[in-house]
Amino acid sequence: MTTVLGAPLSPFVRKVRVALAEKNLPYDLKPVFPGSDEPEFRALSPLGKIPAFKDDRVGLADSSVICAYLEKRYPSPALLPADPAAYATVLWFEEYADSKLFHVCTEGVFFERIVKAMRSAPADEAKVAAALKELPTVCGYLEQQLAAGRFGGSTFTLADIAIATQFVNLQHGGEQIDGNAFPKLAAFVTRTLARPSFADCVAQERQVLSGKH
Ligand SMILES: N[C@@H](CCC(=O)N[C@@H](CS)C(=O)NCC(=O)O)C(=O)O
Repeated sequence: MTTVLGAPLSPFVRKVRVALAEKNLPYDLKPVFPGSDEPEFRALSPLGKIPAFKDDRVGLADSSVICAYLEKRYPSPALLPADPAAYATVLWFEEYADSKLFHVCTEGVFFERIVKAMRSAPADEAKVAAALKELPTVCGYLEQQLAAGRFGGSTFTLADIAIATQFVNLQHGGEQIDGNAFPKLAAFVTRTLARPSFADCVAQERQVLSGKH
């Protein structure tokens, strides 16, 4: 059985779960928190980061590595284009999302307000404010790239998944994209999160956040 090891609120775990759902692949989610010493998890993820992954052929860590593997093993529907330039463009937006967007949306807002609350620690609102100060620059860049057709087109890709997943964490942290300033980006996030692959994950996460699961 294909298994994803991780916590559902992680943007990187969600990225892998959405890719699996888009490819119609069943899997189990084994709950594991970042830094866990659980032996199977540590063997799969020597850095102690989530997600980890295993199936009948391989054990892996890192959402980008896992998604690259899924793409090779299950090429249809494709989440990465065949054309070299389009392929590299998707990888660039995946990298931008995993680094810069993660820093602003997830580390800066979600971690401070949600993860710390789960640990009964107070949010550092100065850190949240610093992250939110960066948000317009990030959204401005994405708005412009979206208008140029560099992601968010008619063919759904890993770039779309990687970008949208970080904005879920921004929303969990109580913040939104300014739809007046960045209408294309706000619409992109709304329509991407309406896909069943995202909507199913986010519905489960809201249960976790409300303490019902
Ligand atoms: N590049 C990794 C990043 C994964 C990552 O940073 N996961 C976080 C949770 S959202 C984590 O496990 N952090 C624990 C740590 O950094 O020790 C990926 O794409 O999977």
